[in-house]
Amino acid sequence: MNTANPNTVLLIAPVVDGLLDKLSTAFQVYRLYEQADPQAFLRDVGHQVQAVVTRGDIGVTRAVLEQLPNAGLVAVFGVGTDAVDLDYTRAHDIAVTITSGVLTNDVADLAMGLLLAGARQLCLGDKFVREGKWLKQGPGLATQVSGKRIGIFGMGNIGQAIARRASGFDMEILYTDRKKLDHVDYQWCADLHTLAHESDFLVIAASGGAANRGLIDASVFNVMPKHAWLINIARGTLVDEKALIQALQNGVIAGAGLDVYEDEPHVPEALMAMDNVVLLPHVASATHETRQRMSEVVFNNVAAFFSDTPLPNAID
Ligand code: 8YV
Repeated sequence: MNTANPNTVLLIAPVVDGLLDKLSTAFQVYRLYEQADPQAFLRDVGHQVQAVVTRGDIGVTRAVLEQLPNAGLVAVFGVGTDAVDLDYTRAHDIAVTITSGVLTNDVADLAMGLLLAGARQLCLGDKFVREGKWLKQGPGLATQVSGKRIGIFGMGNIGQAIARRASGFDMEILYTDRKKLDHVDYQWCADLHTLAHESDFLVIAASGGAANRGLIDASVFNVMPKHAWLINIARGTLVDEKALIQALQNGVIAGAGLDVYEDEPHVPEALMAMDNVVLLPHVASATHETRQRMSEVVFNNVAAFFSDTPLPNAID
């Protein structure tokens, strides 16, 4: 901890070591996650904190922000702000920055990875070889990906990057967003249910947050084709997980590829028990290269805040 430097940062959750080292060298860094009694700790030092650093999946609660009367920045290591109380930050003039741009490609890569892993049974095939089953029998058949219809829910930067990759697989690309986008040529569906009905693979790439909570529910699964797969690289809270489990158990949809869950890191046993589900531990942006770039973006925004220069990645 740099006690000589009065610029004070509160770190809500662990981040990659490189970022922690850089922040600690430049500023005084308090690690909330290491405190035995976080409440008492915030009562003692909360008034010193000027900047908060947190992860996209963790965010920062209103209860914590309320104990930081001098905070002017929340720098998110990620692009999701669904776990940051933006009503509070706006009302209290606290700027919020995200790691925009740098993780788009990794997340889109992983969406395609999950889609292929599910449809082409990559994990099952791997298990089949390792368990020696191939010595006794031939493998089963999987589902074709090339030429199929992919429905992308949320056509922001990540959705568009997924679409570009899907076009390399000769897929027919459909999407739903708040409105039709002028600059993309893909087929727009006016609502989520139409998109779900028309897609062989429904890929969730929309923002999380209260407004989108549980949007992918039983009514959506019920209109999906029986052979369709759900892929989620966005936020687990967008999906009604109980309804998803029922849809999978009852054969309403064919399978799911998931990187995110309603209550991370808790993954329902029912999902783990199913062979037609691919489960990843929220790793869409977790490559050395991208985490390094995310660290640089977070550090640059914190440094800009303390030097009173414009924040490179502030959100509105
Ligand atoms: C990260 C994320 O996994 O961008 C986001 O919002 O959820 C992810 O990129 C996370 O922020 C790091 O823990």
